Amino acid sequence: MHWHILGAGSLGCLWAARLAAQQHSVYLIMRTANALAHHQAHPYVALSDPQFLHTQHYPVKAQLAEHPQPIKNLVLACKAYDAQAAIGQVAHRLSSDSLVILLQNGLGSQQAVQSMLPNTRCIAASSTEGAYLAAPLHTVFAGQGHIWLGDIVPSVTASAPAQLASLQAAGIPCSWATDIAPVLWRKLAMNCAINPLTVIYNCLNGQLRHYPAQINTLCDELQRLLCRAGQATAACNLHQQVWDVIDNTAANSSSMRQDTLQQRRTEISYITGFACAQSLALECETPTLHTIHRQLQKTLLEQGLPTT
Ligand code: NAD
Ligand code: KPL
Repeated sequence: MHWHILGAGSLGCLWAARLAAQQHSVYLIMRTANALAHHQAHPYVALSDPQFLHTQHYPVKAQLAEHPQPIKNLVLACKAYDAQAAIGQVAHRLSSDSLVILLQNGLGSQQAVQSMLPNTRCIAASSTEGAYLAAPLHTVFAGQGHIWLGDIVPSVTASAPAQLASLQAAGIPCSWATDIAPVLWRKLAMNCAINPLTVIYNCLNGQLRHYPAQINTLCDELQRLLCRAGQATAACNLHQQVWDVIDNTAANSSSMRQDTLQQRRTEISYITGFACAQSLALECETPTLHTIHRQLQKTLLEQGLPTT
């Protein structure tokens, strides 16, 4: 099977390596001619385990967005804030027969991409896998997890695409969700409750145990917001789940804190930014959420990082 992967970063290379290992034809879509030339000198992606005990190199091809080859299966593996521009560069290569898998965290970018591709099946992913780049095109599989996949525009007639079996056969641990929205909203709520405060207090996830009142109030508001957004299932038992994640990931730095510490742009607009916009649109009062969003923006500004 042919797979194009747009975004040769941590997750893009992880998906590329596993597909290439199963003899799929994998094409990375590179951002610049320079990156393409660099890859052509050594046309592989490398995949290491967290202890760097094993590093395997897998052959992948690469091309630029303007390449004329039609795209049948696309994995969009860029950050949420790059998703629309990236899709804009390859939209002419997609058709109504194409499948697009969106790996972006948060909410908002998936719907924006689907509206740019009204005739193409777009599938959102919610992933708990963890990966980082040790070097360009060398990804480290830092944390095992699971991926839920589901149609952004659900339809009663649509079943899982045939490609799902190929992903599973390639060792990508994914399952089909007939309704992905509750999965995405639940993850959004987790990310809103945990990630911004770890940046504001510059702390590990477990150290959020010092702020029980603030987190419980935030969870009250997020729970109300989810219910108002028609996501009562996702709102169920939210407080307990947030505390469980805090305890189970106590020694970890949240993804947003890692971005901040490495002076990288965060996905704030697709996490608290999206939640704040929804609370205004749905007239659901969430004062603590808005305060935390503003405090996060202030912290990012002080560190010279974008606030959107
Ligand atoms: P990353 O920054 O490592 O990789 C993104 C890549 O996309 C970069 O190499 C960037 O140059 C490239 N890119 C952006 N626009 C492009 C364009 N127009 N053309 C070609 N390339 C383009 O990001 P990541 O960590 O792989 O994360 C991707 C998404 O997955 C994010 O939304 C993230 O939140 C989510 N996610 C990541 C992890 C993880 O462990 N890395 C886990 C869960 C979810
Ligand atoms: O998903 C996470 C992240 O770091 O982005 C956690 C901390 C597990 C929940 O917000």
